[in-house]
Amino acid sequence: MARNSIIGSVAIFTVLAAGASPVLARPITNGSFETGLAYPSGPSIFSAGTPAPWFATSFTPDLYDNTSVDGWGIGGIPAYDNMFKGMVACHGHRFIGFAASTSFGGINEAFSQATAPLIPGNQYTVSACMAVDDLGKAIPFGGPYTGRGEVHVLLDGNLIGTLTQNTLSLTWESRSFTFIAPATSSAVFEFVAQVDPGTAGIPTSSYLALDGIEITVVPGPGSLALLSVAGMAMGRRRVR
Ligand SMILES: [Ca+2]
Repeated sequence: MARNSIIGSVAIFTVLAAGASPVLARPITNGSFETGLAYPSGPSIFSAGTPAPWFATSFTPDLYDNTSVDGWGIGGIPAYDNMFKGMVACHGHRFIGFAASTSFGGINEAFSQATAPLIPGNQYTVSACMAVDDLGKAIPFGGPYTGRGEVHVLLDGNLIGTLTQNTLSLTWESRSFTFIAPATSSAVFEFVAQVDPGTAGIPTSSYLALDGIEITVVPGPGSLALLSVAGMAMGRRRVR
């Protein structure tokens, strides 16, 4: 009897350990943009700054490094009109900046990452630090950016949630939402910059920043039940 109970609890803990695989629990890699070469061919406003495994999917998101003296500032690249000047990364020392502009027929810069498949039916939370530079700079580059836009998050091309508008200028604010993973064999997350819808219904160009992007699994009722069964098994074992 006692032996069966111990074997049972070992089996339960094995299941828990398998479910807690770090790849599945936190699918995003390099969510703080701290590692990897940002501009493989040298810094240029015309090439994307997304370090691997991130890749640009629309125009050229920019990587900022606050160990430099000015906005952008990687490898002596001319400052992008001082965008995010003086801004310190939310996590580490690097972050991504990207634009949604009404110029040039409309621009929504975007970047993606392919992750390990999610567990269908599980709840996941997407969270990030988000900031906006709305001081009206970078006129030659789709500006002036005066809006406080938002970020659409897509999974395999489908909108799963929005990182909502900042309430303050040049300030990191936490944004998150939760979604339920669909049954798919792949998982490609895409972050797409959106213009500020505007108070008078006039869309306003926006230049946004993201850092510390995380996707974490939300413990569901199933795993909670498993935990309590495991706890009961442990309690029984201690009594004996
Ligand atoms: Ca960072």
